[in-house]
Amino acid sequence: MTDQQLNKQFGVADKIYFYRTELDITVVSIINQYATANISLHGAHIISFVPAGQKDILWMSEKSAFEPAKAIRGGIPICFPWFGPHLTDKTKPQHGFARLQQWDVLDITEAPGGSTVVSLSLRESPFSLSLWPHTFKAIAEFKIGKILEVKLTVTNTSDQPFEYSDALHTYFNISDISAIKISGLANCSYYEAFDMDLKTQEDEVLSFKTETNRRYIDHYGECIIEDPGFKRNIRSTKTGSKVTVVWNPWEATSKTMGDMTSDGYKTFVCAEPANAYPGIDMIQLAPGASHTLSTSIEIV
Ligand code: TA6
Repeated sequence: MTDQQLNKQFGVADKIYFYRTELDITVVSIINQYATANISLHGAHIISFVPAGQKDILWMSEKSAFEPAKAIRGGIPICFPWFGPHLTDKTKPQHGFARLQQWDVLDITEAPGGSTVVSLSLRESPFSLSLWPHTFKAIAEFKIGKILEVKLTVTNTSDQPFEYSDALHTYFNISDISAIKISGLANCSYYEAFDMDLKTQEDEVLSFKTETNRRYIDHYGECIIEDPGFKRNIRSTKTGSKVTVVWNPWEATSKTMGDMTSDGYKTFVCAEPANAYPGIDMIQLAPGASHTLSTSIEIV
């Protein structure tokens, strides 16, 4: 559908508006009493969420590509049907194909109380089938209110079982990576990146002095990002996820990333609800079955 058709079907004056970026990415802007938000149809990717009177909760790289062939750097990339590198074929795109595809608009509605709910959908395509041989239906739902709620529901539409991993790879906008702390992870076991030596976080809070890429297993609780510079705490809760990934690339890795400035790492931290380990928490779906991964994010 063109932007004009989308605006005709779903647009609401001063509240819901579709526009297209120079490089052909369609974005829907939502404005309501609680917040403003922008969601790209490329990747079903929320790129900003600004609660009234606040700075953006989501971080966006000033060098991010906004073009159909590339993933957006910042916001909440949806990783599906695998998280990280593909298990057996490293030529396949990191974090799967969902963040590289144009999603369709299913519906945009006003919920009781005045929040706005945007539902986007993705099904198999020649591109997805060339990478992953299964038919599926994925629905990404964004509820824009005082709280941001994001849900990814995947249904197996094939006649064979399949398994997948996924993540809501959230980039939080922070004042200074050296000053923030994350609580909610004390005594949890984690793997550092791909090192399969299991460690336990003994510190009450996680602080950052170097590149960090922790995958906390069997973590079902909340994370609270305490940000003294922005004088706010952000709470992130989740459902349908057994792993929480916490990532900051620090300076050396930032410099290797073409879509981030070398000091970009200073103003974000990723805390990501995920299902990410073969043998531990891959999601198995029988034909017709569905699974939902969700997160709720708010200032507390
Ligand atoms: O969630 C952490 C991670 O998997 C890191 O290993 C790092 O590669 C990051 O995601 C970003 O991945 P991307 O493919 O978006 O560059």
